[in-house]
Amino acid sequence: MSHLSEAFIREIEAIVGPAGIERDPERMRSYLSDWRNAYRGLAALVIRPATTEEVAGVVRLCNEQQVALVPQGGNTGLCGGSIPDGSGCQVVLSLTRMTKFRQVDPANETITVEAGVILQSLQEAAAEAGRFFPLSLGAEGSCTVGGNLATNAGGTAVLRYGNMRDLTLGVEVVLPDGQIWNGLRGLRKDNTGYDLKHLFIGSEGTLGIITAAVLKLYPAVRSVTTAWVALPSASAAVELIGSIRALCGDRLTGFELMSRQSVDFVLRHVHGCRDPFGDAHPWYVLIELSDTQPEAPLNQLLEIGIGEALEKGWVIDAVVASSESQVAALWAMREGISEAQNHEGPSLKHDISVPVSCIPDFIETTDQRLRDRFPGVRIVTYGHVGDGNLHYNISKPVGADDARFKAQHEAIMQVIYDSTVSFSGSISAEHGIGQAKRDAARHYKDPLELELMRAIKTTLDPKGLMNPGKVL
Ligand code: FAD
Ligand code: 2HG
Ligand code: ZN
Repeated sequence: MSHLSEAFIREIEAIVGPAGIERDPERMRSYLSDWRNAYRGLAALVIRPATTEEVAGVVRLCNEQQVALVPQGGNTGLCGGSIPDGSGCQVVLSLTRMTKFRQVDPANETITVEAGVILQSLQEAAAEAGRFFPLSLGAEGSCTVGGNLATNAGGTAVLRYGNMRDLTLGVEVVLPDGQIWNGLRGLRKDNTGYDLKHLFIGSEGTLGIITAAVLKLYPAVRSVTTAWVALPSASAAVELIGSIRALCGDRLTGFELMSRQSVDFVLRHVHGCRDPFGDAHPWYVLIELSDTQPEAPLNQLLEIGIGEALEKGWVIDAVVASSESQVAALWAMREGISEAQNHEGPSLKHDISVPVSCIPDFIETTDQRLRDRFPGVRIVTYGHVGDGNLHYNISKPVGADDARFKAQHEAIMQVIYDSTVSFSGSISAEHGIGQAKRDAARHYKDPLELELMRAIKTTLDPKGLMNPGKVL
């Protein structure tokens, strides 16, 4: 239902044209809920500008008329950040028509792209230029650069290349009053005061609309080796990553941990996935080594590393992929966990980080506390060991009532977050706060940090029109 005047809608249409506006309830539907259907909202309008100037025009008008905006990219976020509230008064601002590649500068090793570019298209464009863009995550076929920036996305290559913040040199932002800040500088050194781009990276659409970015490119990867390894414990995984890193240095580009429960879900629900081993094992890791040399001795290195780990008892069994299709099959097992868990009914996602050294104790302590208080819950633990980032997700006990499980959410979350904080961890390692963790952030984050964040929000967005109700 629209609460906006026809005059306002006509003015918006004059800025973005008929192709840039969506009012039909059926066509608006996909913008109003996330892929898991965990968050649902209403909107007065979906606006799809095609240029930075159009974004600025829309934001200026919304600012004048006090209309709240919810920025949206690929809508793959896992915290409800891109979904409007239930009032029907907010407007969704979709950046998906802003898909231009503005510049590739091979000598500067940079690419300048607009916010609506799909991550996979960016990776492909980098490859066409003989370069590599390293951000990699399961949703890369749908998520956008703007969303990656706004959530400071992580993924599976952070241990080598860093997260989106580390991959960004400059941004262009439409501020809440409609001014355009052109911060598209492709500089690796610029100490002229506060580094403002970092305010917008990870701000989840609460401080302004990111419309373009200058991103770093890396040398093309020319050889890759991937292994699937079975382990007796999570502590073996921490030992193993240390020894593989010592052996291979920066050639270690992926180290993904998965519990047996995670793998069981994938084997049950993801078509075509097969267990590479005959027996079940408690834990698995997917290891990826890569190099810019076509003939790098990666297999030999990995065999040495795994051989040493077998002797020390850190590894039970291992397979090294011998073809591209085997590499893809191993990654499909890892990337399939989110989807597989969806098939097991409602799940509670906790995207936490602790110091890498604390991972084993965190898992043991938290598993024990949960099993004592919530018998039968299925703990689906997996994630990016090199970053100390675990997806510590919970599925309901087999046969349990959905509503009863949902009613336990707050208590389960409290056990997990209390435990995280007791290990000096973070309650949101990579997915952000959105609406899902807003109250938890209020509870667990340092009050002074929250006060500083509120001061920044009020300065940039005094009317509170940028994604209200998210993060703060
Ligand atoms: P959206 O979901 O549309 O928006 C996310 C947030 O950013 C919202 O708050 C929105 O308001 C804001 N926003 C979007 N565009 C803009 C813009 N241009 N300007 C200002 N604000 C904006 N995330 C990881 O970090 N690592 C992973 O490994 C990972 N794996 C995933 C796997 C699957 C299967 C799925 C479904 C999601 C995964 N995600 C992961 C989460 C998600 O893909 C990322 O958060 C991604 O960066 C979101 O991009 P998006 O374009 O879909 O953003
Ligand atoms: C991943 O690492 C993503 O696969 C998604 O961050 C995690 O769905 C999840 O909980
Ligand atoms: Zn992740």
